Parts: sequence; structure tokens; C-alpha cells
Amino acid sequence: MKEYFEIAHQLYHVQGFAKGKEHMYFSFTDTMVKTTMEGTIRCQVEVEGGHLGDCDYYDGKIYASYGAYPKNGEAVEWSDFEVWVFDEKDLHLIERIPLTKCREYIFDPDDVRGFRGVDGTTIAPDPVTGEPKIFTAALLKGEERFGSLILQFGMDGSFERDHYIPIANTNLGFQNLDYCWETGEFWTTTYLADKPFQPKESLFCLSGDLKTVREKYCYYSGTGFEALPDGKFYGSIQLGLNGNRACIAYHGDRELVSRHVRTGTKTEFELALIKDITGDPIEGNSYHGLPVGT
Ligand SMILES: [Ca+2]
Repeated sequence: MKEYFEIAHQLYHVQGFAKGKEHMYFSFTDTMVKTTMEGTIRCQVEVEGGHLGDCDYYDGKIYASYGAYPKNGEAVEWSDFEVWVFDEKDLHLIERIPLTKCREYIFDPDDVRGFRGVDGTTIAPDPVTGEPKIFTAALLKGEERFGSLILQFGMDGSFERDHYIPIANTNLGFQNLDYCWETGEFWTTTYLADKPFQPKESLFCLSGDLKTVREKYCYYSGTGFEALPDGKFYGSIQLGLNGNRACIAYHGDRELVSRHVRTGTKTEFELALIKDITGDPIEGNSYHGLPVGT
């Protein structure tokens, strides 16, 4: 298994990724991509009419959040929400699971949550029963709210409960959400803060009951995060501009997180990380001819 690999030639940016039994799966905005563990693309399917978010692998299927039918053409103003389920072998679409409760939230003028959409997605056990459930993170609009929100659904999309996370609502919510079945913990990553009340950290480890923030780091991996056993993970770096996007997925651990505390801009952080994990000299802010961190 390589320490890092690169998926290139995508129209839009990477939203998340997940490790299956023998392959990796990447959700880009309008494509789902299956690769070998060395990064060779095996299969790719297009998604129309909306915007894929983060994804997860569970029991032979890939689950990805989906914002449908943008209102006024705005990329973060959706009219409906689903989880798309892809087959692990050829990525054919098995089903579209409606998140009907989210439709209620988005059209409810009295919704105090300020619900705006969903992104970070994982399958994880119900904290009480241990049954597998769909957990998807909400992005919230407006100014500071009482916390961040993760929604729990049955595997058929039936709403079960809200989980309020004691982290101020972040810039476009928890972008990536993953559950580590070996450690029983959730991991989540965010974009960098753009308002004073938002946390300066952008990587968080949450307890399996989603009640406690166990660890938090000034470390950026906002476009993909996959927890692995033994405290390791895959982090992400996105490259390029719309029309020619790429993603680097790389192996990391707590030592890397501690060594690469994010200071300065996201681009500076990612350039230092690329140099460290690849050993490649980097000209300006480009890697393989693609700009970094935009
Ligand atoms: Ca995920």
C-alpha cells in the first residue's frame, strides 16, 4: 500500500473518500470514483441534478450524501436531500434514500436549527442498540448557534434523532464524518473558520455516543478523511481549479497531525504537507502543474 496517491482529471473538487475491502471510493461533486489502493481508477460514474457530499463504505455499498436541485442555481442552496447508494463492484446506483426530514427542515421558516444542508456522512452503530445507522452532518446557516448538528437516520432514511455536538457551528458544517469501527470513535473535519466564533481547530475526534469531543487539532483535511485502525487515517489535499481537479489521499497518524500543526494559510499548510509526504520539490504553489489549496 502506497503512503499516498493521486486521483486526477475531475471536473469539480473532491468531497470525501472511503476505504472498502480492497479499493478506495472517492465522491467528487459530480462523480463517484473507484480506485485500487495504489490510485488506479477502476470505475467512474457521473451524478446529475445535484451535488454529492462526503461518502462512506459499508457492507459492499458506498453511501454518499446528495443535495438535489439547487435553488436559484446556488451551490449551497438545495431543495431536497438524499443518500445515494452505489454498488462496490461497478458503482451502479442501487437506490436513492430520501432524507424526508431534511426537506421539512429546509422549508420550515420556524426551524430554529437554521438547517441548510448535509455533507459529512458515515454509517455507524446506534449508541444504544448497536444497529447500523446513517449519520450525516448538517451545515447550518447564519451566525453563531448552540452547536453543530449530526442527524441520525435508519438505513431506509427514516429520521431517528438529532445529535448536538458541543462545537460552534463551523464554516459549512462538518465536511467529513467517519466512524472507526475498531476504536468506536467518530472523526470529523471542517473547512477553515471564516467567522470569529468558529473553532480554530478543524479536525475533531468524538466519542461513540457523540456526546464528548475527545480530541481536537489545528490540522486541515477538509475535503476527505477516513479513519483507519491503530489511530491511522487517510487525509486529503485537493488540487487544481474547476475543470481540472485532483485529490491526493495520504496516510497519516497522530504524529503527523502533531508535526503539521496548521499555521498560516491553507495553501502554505498543504504545500508543506505535500513536500513531506511525497518528497517532491514544489515550484511556487503548484504540484504536477496544478495549483494547490484553491
Ligand atoms: Ca465519510
